[in-house]
Amino acid sequence: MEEKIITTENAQPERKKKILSCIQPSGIPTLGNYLGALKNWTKLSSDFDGAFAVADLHAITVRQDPKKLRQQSNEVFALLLAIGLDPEKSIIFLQSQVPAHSQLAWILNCYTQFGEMSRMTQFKDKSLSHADNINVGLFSYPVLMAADILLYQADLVPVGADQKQHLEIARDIANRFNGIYGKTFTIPDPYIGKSGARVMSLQDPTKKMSKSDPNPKSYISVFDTPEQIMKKIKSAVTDSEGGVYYGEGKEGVNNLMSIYSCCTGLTNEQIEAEFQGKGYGDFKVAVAEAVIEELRPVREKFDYYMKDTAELKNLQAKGAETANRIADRTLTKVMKKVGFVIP
Ligand code: AQP
Repeated sequence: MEEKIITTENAQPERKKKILSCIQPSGIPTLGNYLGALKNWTKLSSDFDGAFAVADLHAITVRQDPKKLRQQSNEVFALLLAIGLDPEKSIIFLQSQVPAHSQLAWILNCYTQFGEMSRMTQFKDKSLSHADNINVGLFSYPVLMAADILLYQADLVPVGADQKQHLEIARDIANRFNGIYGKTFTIPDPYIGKSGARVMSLQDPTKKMSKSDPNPKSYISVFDTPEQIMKKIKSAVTDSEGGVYYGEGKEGVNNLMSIYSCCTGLTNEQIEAEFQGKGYGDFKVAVAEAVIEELRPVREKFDYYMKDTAELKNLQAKGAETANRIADRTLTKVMKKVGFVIP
């Protein structure tokens, strides 16, 4: 089946499509997660029927401290509320509270070839950075991702460049299953949002900014204080050349310009004009101030949601209940087709 690229322009708002997005609680979300994904989710949730998951099952493909994982899962859930997702309109849930994800992943493992998994570039990258724990979960991570998507019969999945290969595998698995057993799964299309910048590490701008980077100076967490944000941006790697313009070999400056552009809405040309004749010192202060203002309301709402743990639990239970209902419907269909005895 031919893959359609859906953009903000050609998506059809009159027929609400289903969209699914996940974020791992493998650390405190970064400015990269925020500008590249979360910032768009609220808009998506009004244009589409949205399901938004805290992907804690995915997070354990890398060793996690249990106490921290629990804390981060609650924090990321609160963050989804803080960015403006409405639990009355969207399904917001913790992945591990919906057992169908693990169950469908197992079934789909048996319809996925070892060879196709071996080609996944993220597995190759993560095996290098976690050489002491190259576990089978890390290898079959894309199959769990396929299960996440297919359970909700999602029409669309927002993907950055790094997840595109995983979505293709999900489509291949779904097509294969449908080919054997008849139409069971909706074939998901990638959704390319309007902005969705790829934010790079502040210390090595050739690498993407990651929440699990061992060097905290390389990323800005969405909960960093204004002082921490200022300090980290001031120490961001740039170059010795000194001019604020977008260009080859200026990855550090390009990255800061892209961050500044996402926070202020200015184009590269406008940024270049603003900082003509000024040095990196002035530029970095302006970038830091823009980031501080961008994250301030998110931080304030986050603090509000984290204060009421009973309400947080209540919203988690409500999200899980809806997610379980939808996911179980698909799982039962799959179990019947495969030949399992349904109780
Ligand atoms: N640096 C980034 N720039 C833009 N978008 C990014 N995303 C992640 N990093 C950047 C997007 O954020 C969403 C949620 O990501 P995730 O938590 O599910 O997994 P990830 O891509 O592996 O994110 P991290 O921060 O790099 O986590 P770790 O360090 O645990 O692997 C996705 O839409 C992703 O594209």
